[in-house]
Amino acid sequence: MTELTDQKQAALAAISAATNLDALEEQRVGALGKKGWVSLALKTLGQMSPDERKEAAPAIQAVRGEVAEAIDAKKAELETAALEAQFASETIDLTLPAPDQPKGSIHPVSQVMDELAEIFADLGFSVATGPEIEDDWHNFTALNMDESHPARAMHDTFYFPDKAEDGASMLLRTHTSPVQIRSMKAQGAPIRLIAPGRVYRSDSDATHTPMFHQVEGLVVDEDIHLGHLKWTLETFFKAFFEREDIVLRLRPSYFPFTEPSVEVDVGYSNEGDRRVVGGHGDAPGHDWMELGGSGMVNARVLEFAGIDADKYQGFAFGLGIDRIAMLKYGMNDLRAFFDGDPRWLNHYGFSPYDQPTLSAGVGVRP
Ligand code: 2NL
Repeated sequence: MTELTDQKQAALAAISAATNLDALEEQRVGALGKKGWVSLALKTLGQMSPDERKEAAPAIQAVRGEVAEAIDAKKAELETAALEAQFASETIDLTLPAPDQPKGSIHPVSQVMDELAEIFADLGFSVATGPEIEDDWHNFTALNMDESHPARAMHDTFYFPDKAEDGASMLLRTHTSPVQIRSMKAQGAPIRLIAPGRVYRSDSDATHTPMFHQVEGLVVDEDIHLGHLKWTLETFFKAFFEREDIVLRLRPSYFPFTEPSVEVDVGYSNEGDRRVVGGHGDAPGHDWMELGGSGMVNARVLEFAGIDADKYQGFAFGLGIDRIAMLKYGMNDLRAFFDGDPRWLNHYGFSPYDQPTLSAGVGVRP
């Protein structure tokens, strides 16, 4: 019996000293396992007389209970300590940014509008917006397009069936020029702004959609001339297409709202089936492509907008946003722009987190 007591004391000491679950398991097998000292002690009961056994059995069972209990208690203690150690080491840093999980995609038209705003902001232009439902004075009359102008015809412009309270015809704006008329009336000169947005014309085929996007620009100040216009557009296109070899050609044209008027062509070449802007349009393998129209604001338009045309001059331009987006990002079908198919967006690599900044290079793809 004293041997058993010694073994028990040694085991309880070892159990209490165990620093990990492996050491504890070693004690459990050594005591309670098949060949453990407790099991061996129980086996000796078989060789005892009934009287001896009556006395020894409860003592061995008591030792067994005591050892098992000590092991269970130590096990719970070690497990709790392990969990606490894990909690202490695996703290969660709530200030870490959440993992990137793109769910949608910015549309190339929105992207290009952001890029436009960013580039022109650097040139001192503000962004002006206005109603898409306009009256015919702001859309046509103030732009020197009188009642007889063909663009006013029903087959070119979407009119609303009801007239405004003052009798004006209401329509979906055919350009963003009315925004500039409103801005000039509200702010006067000098003024420097761009007006990007949706415009509408009754026109639909592979290269025309009834709704499309336009950006117009306007600068009115003293001593403004066509040189300012050309530099501004050239500087814009260099930043937008991210290349220095942009060459512009101003070609005489006619718009009712500018005098003189010029078409703006840019030199380009073909790379495979893709048009790439850059180089002189008359250089070998190159040609000119029209990107927009512009000119010096017609004095009549300045007067309609309440600006003294003897004191101020201005230039204005208009560009198709969908068109320059296609050129920059390599799309070939305008209609896909307005289908809203996310696979199309993915194909051209648009990400909702790609915000344009001049410092990062506008429109850099991730
Ligand atoms: C084009 C031509 C142009 C303008 C738009 C404009 C606006 C005002 C006064 C004078 Cl308020 N002009 N805008 C001028 C020339 C051309 O757009 O082909 N756009 C895509």
